[in-house]
Amino acid sequence: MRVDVVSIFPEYLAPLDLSLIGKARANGTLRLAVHDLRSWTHDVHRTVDDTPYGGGPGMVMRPEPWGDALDALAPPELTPDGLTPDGLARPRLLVPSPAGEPFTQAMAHELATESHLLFACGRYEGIDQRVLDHAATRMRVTEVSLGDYVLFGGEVAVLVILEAVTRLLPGVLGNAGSLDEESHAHGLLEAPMYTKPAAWRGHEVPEVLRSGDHGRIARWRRDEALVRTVTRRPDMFAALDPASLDKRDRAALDRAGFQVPPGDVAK
Ligand code: 6GU
Repeated sequence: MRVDVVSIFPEYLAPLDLSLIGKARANGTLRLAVHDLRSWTHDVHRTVDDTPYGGGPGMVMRPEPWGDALDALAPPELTPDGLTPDGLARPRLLVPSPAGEPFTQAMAHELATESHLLFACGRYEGIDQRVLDHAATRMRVTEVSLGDYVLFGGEVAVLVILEAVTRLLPGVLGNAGSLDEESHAHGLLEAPMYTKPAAWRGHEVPEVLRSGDHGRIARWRRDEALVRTVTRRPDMFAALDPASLDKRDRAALDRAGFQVPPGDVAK
């Protein structure tokens, strides 16, 4: 996968050299380039912002440097087969913003299928809307939010999104099975995990996990996942299909004080 990131703080993306993302870059799974927006300014002060039309606090990023940056990284001219001159498809433009659509594991899976992602990191009160409107005439544009809070800019969101997406790329995780069991894989939070020693500071690992009985262990983990999800994330629990909850699921929830309304019961 090719990834370009445009920011006025390229140093903010330095952690992308580390750990498993750094390894994916080193072995070519991830071809990542970080660009300084100011390299597309033409005035001596390298200006990227100005006051908002209509008034109000803060500053807005001017459209001209962004237009030139996107022209350079997603060339406007296409060959007859619909590819850019370097033989690639147009990138998917991602614009981190607290006003965007929520970033989820499902979106991470979708992004992991793209061949080229282009991130435009806004700062201040955001980027002039015409940049996004114009880009949308050429490529798919998605404004994406990490959650219901406000950050100074999109750089941290790029770190988060790239970490979630990179670990889904083929060959990045040694044990692909761990993708299937982790939190959010099936609409449930994951059960707690333990390792040795069996007793530590007076706290013991649950007996069932030491029993070697794989059926009981799977049942215990599902019960824990269900109870965690209903208590911590009632929104995720409400999104589950009640018909996917069998009698033993309902009994576990009942023991924790949550009654599932009768209805279709999975066998
Ligand atoms: Cl993606 N950007 C900014 N600036 N603030 C945010 C966010 C993104 N997600 C939540 N808050």
